[in-house]
Amino acid sequence: MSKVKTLGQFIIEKQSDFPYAKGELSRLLRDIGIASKIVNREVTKAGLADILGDAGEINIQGENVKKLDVFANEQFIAALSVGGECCAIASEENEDIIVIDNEQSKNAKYVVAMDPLDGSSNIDVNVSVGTIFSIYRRLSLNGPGTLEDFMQHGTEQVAAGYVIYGSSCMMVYTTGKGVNGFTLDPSIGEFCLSHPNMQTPKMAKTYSINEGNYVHFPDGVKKYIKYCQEEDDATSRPYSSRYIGSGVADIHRNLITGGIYIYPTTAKSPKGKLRLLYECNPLAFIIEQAGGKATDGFKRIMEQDLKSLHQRTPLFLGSADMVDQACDYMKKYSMTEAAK
Ligand code: AHM
Ligand code: MG
Repeated sequence: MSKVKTLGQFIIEKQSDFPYAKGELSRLLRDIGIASKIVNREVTKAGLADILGDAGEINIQGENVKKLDVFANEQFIAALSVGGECCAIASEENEDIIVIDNEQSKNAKYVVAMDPLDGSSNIDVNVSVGTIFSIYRRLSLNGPGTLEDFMQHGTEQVAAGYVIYGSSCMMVYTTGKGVNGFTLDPSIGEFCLSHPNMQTPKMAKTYSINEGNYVHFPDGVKKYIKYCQEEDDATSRPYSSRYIGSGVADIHRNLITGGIYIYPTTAKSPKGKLRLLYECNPLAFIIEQAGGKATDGFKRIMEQDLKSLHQRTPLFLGSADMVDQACDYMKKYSMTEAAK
């Protein structure tokens, strides 16, 4: 008897954790899984773009070749629109929400926020990219979803996850009862449970930040980086610097081996670069469920007020003790900065 547990089997098994569950969330996760398999198929062919035709051109099958981030966006929207469990989508690719107004979705209870292809500038150089998703229960009572349905704290997320299109394709998600990771077995076309109950180390030796922006960092971040680079046997410093520049890949590595990921404010991005709704909140939910922490340098990410769909925030995310320490530096030096 095979010991392999597929994502579908796992979802059905876990449904009993929620006594009143009717399977809607399970079906929503299944729809996301299907779309991500299609996106994975295209991402693995990305290097063939020159042979098959560039974005905006017609490929050898006579189809229009789309940029992969546009393609990914369309796949997720299509899967969620026909699935019948989602009444509106917020995507990094669309300025406004996408309202789903069809017969099968009229009783849908959920809205989905997503970054369909995070780190998409890395596709051309064959570096891992990812999809991030976040699921909320709608606030409106019925009919198509509304903007207000998304204006919730990250603490209200029902589920969140990411898919990493890397040397293998993995889906990692949480419904608030721990974090589980599934690796796509291409031979059977199924995500199989490979990383049950993921936990991130409390303390580690890796920091991930775009140090090219150093001169524009707040003093607290500058001092923390210097601390990471100092020599000290007792704390195993200096730490290693690891930055892929593809958020899902950096955070996935740090989730498994431990570490801190920081995207602070910079001159170019005075409010930070990453988006609260569909990047920071879902990643924060996952890391907290794995025993880590996520803040904006001062305050917990999931408690921040969301005022607009594409709102940005600084992000300090990863191993709990490392995040605490970086935040201590932020607090200490924000006072001296303010006094300047
Ligand atoms: P994107 O959503 O436009 O792809 O931007 C998000 C990405 C993250 O994946 C990554 O961590 C970060 O931006 C890299 O930014 P930078 O190149 O400024 O270091
Ligand atoms: Mg992004």
